[in-house]
Amino acid sequence: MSSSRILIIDDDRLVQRSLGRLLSASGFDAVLAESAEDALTRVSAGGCDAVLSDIHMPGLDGVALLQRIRRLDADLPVLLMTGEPSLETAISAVEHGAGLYLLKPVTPDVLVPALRRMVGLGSLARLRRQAWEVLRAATNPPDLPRQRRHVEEALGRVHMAFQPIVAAADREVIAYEALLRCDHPVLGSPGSLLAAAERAGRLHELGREVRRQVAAAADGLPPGPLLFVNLHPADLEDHALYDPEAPLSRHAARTTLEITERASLKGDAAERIARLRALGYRIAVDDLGAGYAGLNSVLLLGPDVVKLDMALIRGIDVHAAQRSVVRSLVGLCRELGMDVVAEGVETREECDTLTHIGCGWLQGYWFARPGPPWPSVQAHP
Ligand code: G
Ligand code: MN
Repeated sequence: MSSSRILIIDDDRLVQRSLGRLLSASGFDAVLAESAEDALTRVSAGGCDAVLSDIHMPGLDGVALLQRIRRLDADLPVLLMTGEPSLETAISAVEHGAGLYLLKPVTPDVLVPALRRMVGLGSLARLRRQAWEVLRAATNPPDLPRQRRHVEEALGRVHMAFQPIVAAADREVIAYEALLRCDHPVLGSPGSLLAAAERAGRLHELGREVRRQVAAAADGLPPGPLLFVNLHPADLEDHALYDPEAPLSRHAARTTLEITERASLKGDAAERIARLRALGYRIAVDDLGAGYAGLNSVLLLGPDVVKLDMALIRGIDVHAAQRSVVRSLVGLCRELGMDVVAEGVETREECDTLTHIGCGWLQGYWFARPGPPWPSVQAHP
């Protein structure tokens, strides 16, 4: 192992040379700097493991030198020595990251172990920085070309699944919700696909593809059931959504667009939603109660339908407080002329409780899993 290189700076040449001899004898590679400027040149050239400097020197003093060194190298250990200690120099030494503040005359038994320790800490600091950079490179700048390629591939592998929404009264299918699906190996979940499409700036394309496929499926949907289609908040910014010639526009009269409560909306959302209504669409607020308490809620725009998040539904038969909130929500929506869908109904008990509470429409695995057009509702004895 090569010995650690220590740069020694002292305007007192006698002291500098004796320090040099002392460090050499202790196994260090001692380098004597001619001046503070010379020291800075050597530091910027690299290869130093620590700096040992006097504080009081004509021209650039030790503290000013320390500041300049910090700009060149954030991790290089610097030990300052002084024959006239003062609080001010001690404080500014600490402020600028001096490793140690030693009183002259420094004796070998203090200096040598202190230097060894500082050199070790300096190596540790450099490694820590390298570790951080390695990790940052791994996660942060993302591999954008690769992600773009994945989104490109995934856009070609998107399809829609449909899940029935039934009337609580008689289990009649009153609508199908279209749900995004994708069989891409990396972007297989709707959440990861949407997030990647957002990063790649391709949300509008994805939304158009979804609406194109829903419209194509709807062409084969017998009269009767309605359609529910999820919008990403970004879809509201897409002019294609408002085009009367767009594929889904011809089904607008039987389509309810769901806008999630999880995301906040832009300021002009009210106007955009009015335009959608003018095309014939109805509007639902999705995921109500999902823990988002923002002020941009679609609820304030007076939706036609409210969809209760499945977190409110799960275990509603056993949790009295949940049941009470849902009962009040259902009652209020009814007064306001809104339909209510309970999402994520999984058990007979949840189903019975919701029916008893007066929730008109139900959706969930208890009735049918999402599937290709058009899944039928399970018969439960
Ligand atoms: O955000 P949105 O409510 O549109 O998402 C509905 C999601 O919930 C779909 O991905 C659908 O597959 C899933 N889902 C539908 N019914 C149930 C259910 O009964 N239980 C659970 N856990 N998930 C469901
Ligand atoms: Mn939904």
